[in-house]
Amino acid sequence: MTTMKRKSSPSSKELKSSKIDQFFAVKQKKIATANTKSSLTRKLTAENLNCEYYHLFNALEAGQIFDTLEKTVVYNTGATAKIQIYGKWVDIPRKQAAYGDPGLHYTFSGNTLPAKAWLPCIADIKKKVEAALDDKWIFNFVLVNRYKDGTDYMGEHRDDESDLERTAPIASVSFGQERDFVFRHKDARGKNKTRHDLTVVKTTLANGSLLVMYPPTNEFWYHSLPVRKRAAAPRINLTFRLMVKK
Ligand SMILES: O=C(O)CCC(=O)C(=O)O
Repeated sequence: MTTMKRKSSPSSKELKSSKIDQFFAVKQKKIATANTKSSLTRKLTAENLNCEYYHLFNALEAGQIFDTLEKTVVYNTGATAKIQIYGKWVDIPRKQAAYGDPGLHYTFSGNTLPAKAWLPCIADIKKKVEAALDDKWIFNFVLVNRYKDGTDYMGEHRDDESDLERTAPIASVSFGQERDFVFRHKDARGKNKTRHDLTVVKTTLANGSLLVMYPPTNEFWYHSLPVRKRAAAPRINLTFRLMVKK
């Protein structure tokens, strides 16, 4: 019978392999933590403003989705890439595309966008969003906005068009560059404001986040994604909506 002699101290090879094991254990723990965080939510409230914020996708998932969106989304060009402001047609300061159920289209700022057929990647994001909201809402349309950097923006507006189901929330999912997002009450804007007590509500929309704007938010509050010159990287935002079928 042969007996194995027990080594008193680990070899340098064993030490190296145990360090590698430790490295992956820490990495695994970090990923697990990121997954736990994905279910945490925060509420954003003010008078007639009712929003929820979720960490929906972890950084790894969000990065993969961003890359797929970059490869597959086909953005509008020509007349469908313009909007009307005070009667003048101008290029939108970002890129835009619309996807959704057959026959749907969305009219805003003087333009009508027909929905292209759902992309598999966007259909998967939609399912994840709907599941986060306990499948209470099944969205039939999404507007995709791509901001090449912080010079691209979206001006103050309300999503209050008659094409939208008034009782449904709008679910906004963001990938890529974190950007500021600002709400301003309709009576607290401009020279003729009547409400001085309502201050702006600001938040940041992180990579992989979901912001849900519940009614009556869009009836009372404008929202915008302001220019942020220091934001260097691209960002893609998807707003899932429920359109009224006419
Ligand atoms: O990119 C964003 O977060 C803003 C999107 C938005 O306001 C909209 O689609 O109505």
